Amino acid sequence: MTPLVAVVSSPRARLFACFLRLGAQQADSLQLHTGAGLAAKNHYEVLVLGGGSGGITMASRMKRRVGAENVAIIEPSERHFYQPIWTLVGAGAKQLSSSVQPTASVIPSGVEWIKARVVELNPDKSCIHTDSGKEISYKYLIIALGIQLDYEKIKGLPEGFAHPKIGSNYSVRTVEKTWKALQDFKEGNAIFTFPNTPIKCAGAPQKIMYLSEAYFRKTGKRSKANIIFNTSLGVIFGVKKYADALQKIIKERNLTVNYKQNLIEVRADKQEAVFENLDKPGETQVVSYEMLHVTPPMSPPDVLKTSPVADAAGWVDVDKETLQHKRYPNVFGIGDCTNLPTSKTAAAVAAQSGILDRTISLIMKNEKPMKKYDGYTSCPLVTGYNRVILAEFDYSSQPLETFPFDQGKERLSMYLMKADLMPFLYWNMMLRGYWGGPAFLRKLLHLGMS
Ligand code: FAD
Ligand code: UQ1
Repeated sequence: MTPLVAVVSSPRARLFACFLRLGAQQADSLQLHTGAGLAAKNHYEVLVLGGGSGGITMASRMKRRVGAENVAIIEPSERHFYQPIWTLVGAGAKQLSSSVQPTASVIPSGVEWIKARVVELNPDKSCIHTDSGKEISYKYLIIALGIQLDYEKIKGLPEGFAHPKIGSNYSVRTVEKTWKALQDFKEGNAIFTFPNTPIKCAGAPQKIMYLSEAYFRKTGKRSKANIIFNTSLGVIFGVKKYADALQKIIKERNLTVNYKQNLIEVRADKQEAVFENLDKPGETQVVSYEMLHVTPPMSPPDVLKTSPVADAAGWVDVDKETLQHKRYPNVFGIGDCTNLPTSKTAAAVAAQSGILDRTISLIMKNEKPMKKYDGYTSCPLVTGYNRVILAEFDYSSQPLETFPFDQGKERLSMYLMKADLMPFLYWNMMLRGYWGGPAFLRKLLHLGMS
């Protein structure tokens, strides 16, 4: 894997990004990370669990609040991924390398990186345990452990990925297999699945379907492809405005959508997928495929499922407005691992980071948290190689759009934002704690009307 790569594709933006990253890397080379955590302290004012989107973003913000030497991040992975671009990697529109940076380069300088896995949380004693046998205590804890991919809950996976014609944009290991399956497609069923669990970026399972359809059209294979979206859900999308727009596209492009169909088995050697009908228990259907895109079942990380910080379903149990834990006032949660009742996206993490920053700063001063998260989340619904419907909505599943035009329409401008602007914003602003979502832009563009 090539670690250092351009993260944006327009030449001017690339130059600018290069310039900024060079600065960051020089700063990094001066910084001492502890690697396996050998020299690490055993107490921090702010301890962050997970060095993904939420963890790095919050560590940057906490560094500004309490100083770098008082913040640590526990993260086992050497590589940090910008996952939203995997939709385009699976469709051959971006390189996988553009989604990766070394973890060392995104840890804010001076913040301790404890390269380990959290194996136990003990919030009653304000400490955690790592797989390297360390106990680390904290004054404030931020949990940002993401969501777990459970491919093994589908019979025949993950080993089925060793066969051709099957891929999954949800994992760094399998996303390039989607592109290979697309290119190898000859004739038959192209099947796209949506599991029977909460997932991150709930639009991604169908984005790759629209991109595949466009690819088949571009390469003269469209008439040979029967394109099927088998979803466990009963609707195409949870927000009516965007669901209506997607239904129109589905009809125009002759795509088949089957509801309440849950993938339970893949017989990759025979190119067969088995679905259960969620409305008729016990009824299954075997469908042969020429290409299969799997969105795996997902669940809270195992370490949380049995932890006192979890709700009954295993998610970090936080107040939906302040992101403070409901029972442990010095514990906070952000992102996919929480029970915030909104769609799990990096855009939501950005908005949550601004709120959580304010919540913690007030708690640190023994004041009451005031700023309230409205559930803002966003899903750029990629509907082709140069088209995006930019869905943005809140806790009430009502559109909360940034731009003063109808975002329910497919637009080139929104595609360029998704493909080029967002990665730049993510690496250079969000992870450095300078992007709290587009609320200010929305207010500006709507002249204070919303
Ligand atoms: P993550 O970024 O996943 O980070 C979790 C971190 O916790 C990881 O680094 C992991 O290694 C670490 N970890 C896990 N267990 C442990 C442990 N026991 N100890 C220590 N560390 C641990 N979002 C959008 O906004 N727009 C999009 O268009 C979009 N498209 C997407 C498309 C795809 C295919 C995928 C996969 C995701 C997409 N997302 C999108 C979702 C977005 O990537 C996530 O919602 C976001 O990364 C969540 O951030 P997080 O910090 O909660 O979790
Ligand atoms: C966003 O803030 C964000 O976080 C960085 C994303 O994650 C990749 C997004 O996809 C989107 C759409 C937003 C929202 C930003 C704007 C400017 C509408």
